[in-house]
Amino acid sequence: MPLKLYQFAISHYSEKVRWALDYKGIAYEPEFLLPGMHGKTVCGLTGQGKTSVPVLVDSGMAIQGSNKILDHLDSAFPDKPLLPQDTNGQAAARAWEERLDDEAGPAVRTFAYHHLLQRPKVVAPLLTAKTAFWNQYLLRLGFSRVDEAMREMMNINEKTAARAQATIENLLEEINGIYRDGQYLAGASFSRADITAGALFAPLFMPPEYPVPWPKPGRLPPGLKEWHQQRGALLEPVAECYRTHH
Ligand SMILES: N[C@@H](CCC(=O)N[C@@H](CS)C(=O)NCC(=O)O)C(=O)O
Repeated sequence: MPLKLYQFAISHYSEKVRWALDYKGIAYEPEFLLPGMHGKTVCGLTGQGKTSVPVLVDSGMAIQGSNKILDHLDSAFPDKPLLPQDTNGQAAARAWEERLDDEAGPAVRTFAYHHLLQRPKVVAPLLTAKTAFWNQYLLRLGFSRVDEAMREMMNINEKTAARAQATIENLLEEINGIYRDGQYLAGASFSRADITAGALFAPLFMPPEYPVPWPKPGRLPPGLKEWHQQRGALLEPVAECYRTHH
């Protein structure tokens, strides 16, 4: 039975798992869910109350959370391991992954949505990507409710977006120091730490391989456009790692 990955196209934690699966050459069936309408499906798979994606189903077993999914992939498919070989490298990779999952993922989400939600025509195709084409029109019809619900659920506002921006810039400066020395984030080889950084920052550098219709630079909301002009170079080392290893 093929593996099945339940995900949102736009989800950067899902991108982490898509990349790990591709990197290891594991075939799988993608199942794209519509954000907001996904809860029942996800809870039906896991038998629990937590609604987040990604969820991987392997031989009837549902695994929720990118970190646990990567653990499962390495234990079920040992070729092309996602961790460095040495123990210190493994501990460092896990520490980077945990920190990026906890800090970079939410910060990128808060910062990006704060700006993107100001442009319904831009954000609707991103949220509904890979689902029925009419969803983006339905979403735009009820947009003020969606905007309000997303901001409330993820605590997104001017203040939290400014804090998220500072978190993003500090993390990127630290990561860039490591990549500029020609190193990987952890240990001596490419690992899940690099995958986590590349995937979680990807919505900011918008790689063409990511399965959503990114807006053309001219259509970015002003706050994002300005940030790209002033601070976009910070993304280059992480984007380069994504281009090289994706
Ligand atoms: N730590 C989790 C985070 C997953 C997460 O935040 N997923 C978001 C999409 S990027 C989500 O599913 N949000 C909707 C929900 O929680 O119901 C992981 O690594 O998988």
